[in-house]
Amino acid sequence: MPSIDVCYSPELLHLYELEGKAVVAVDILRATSTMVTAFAHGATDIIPVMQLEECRALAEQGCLTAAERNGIKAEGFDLGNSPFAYMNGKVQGRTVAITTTNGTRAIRLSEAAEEIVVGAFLNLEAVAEHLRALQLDVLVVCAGWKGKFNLEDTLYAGALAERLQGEFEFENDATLASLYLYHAAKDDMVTFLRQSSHVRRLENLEIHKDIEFCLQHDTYNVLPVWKGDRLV
Ligand code: 3SL
Repeated sequence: MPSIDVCYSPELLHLYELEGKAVVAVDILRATSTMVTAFAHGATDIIPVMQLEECRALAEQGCLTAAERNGIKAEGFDLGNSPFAYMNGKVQGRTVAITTTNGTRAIRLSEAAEEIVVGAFLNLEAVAEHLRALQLDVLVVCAGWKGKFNLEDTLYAGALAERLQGEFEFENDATLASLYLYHAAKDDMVTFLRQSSHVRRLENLEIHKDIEFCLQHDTYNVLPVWKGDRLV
């Protein structure tokens, strides 16, 4: 039976073997939720990069550019990191180059894996189905916040563990802890997360509707997968 494990921060990736594994990169608030939304609204591919300058330069290759730092849209880019900005037809048929504080970093630091898929509550079952078919050991890589643990990515890891329970071995206590937290939270995740650091950060920026949207389960049947230098 394949296994599922959880890495709570990209800073802890040195403790894990990525080779031969499927990584599920997750940044619920909001990078991976936004990427899933972008694909659901017609983006052809997404190039996640770590630096603002790298992202800006990709405009010359015809990409739409998206950038967020500390929850705010970076100046001079086409888009920020709100999923709602990707629903108005703007990304239809386009390549999006994106850089965010933590989410794009989690993806790029997972490149040694056999496969990287982008996970969000929005495409939870699409990811679970893919992993069941793939039969590789799975590592959920939580983006966290600037190297530190966060609650929302951990809840996602628990939700995925719940979907895969009985079919995947739980590698260690990180998976169990995520599952227990998800069980405690799942009936009302908005309330459960109210005191969490990033929800407070986003609420200070008056970004309420993004939080509720990103916590919805199985809204989209899309599966962003890493191929070469981008998600397709
Ligand atoms: O850290 C990230 O990658 C972002 O998703 C953070 S924010 O939700 O846009 O503030």
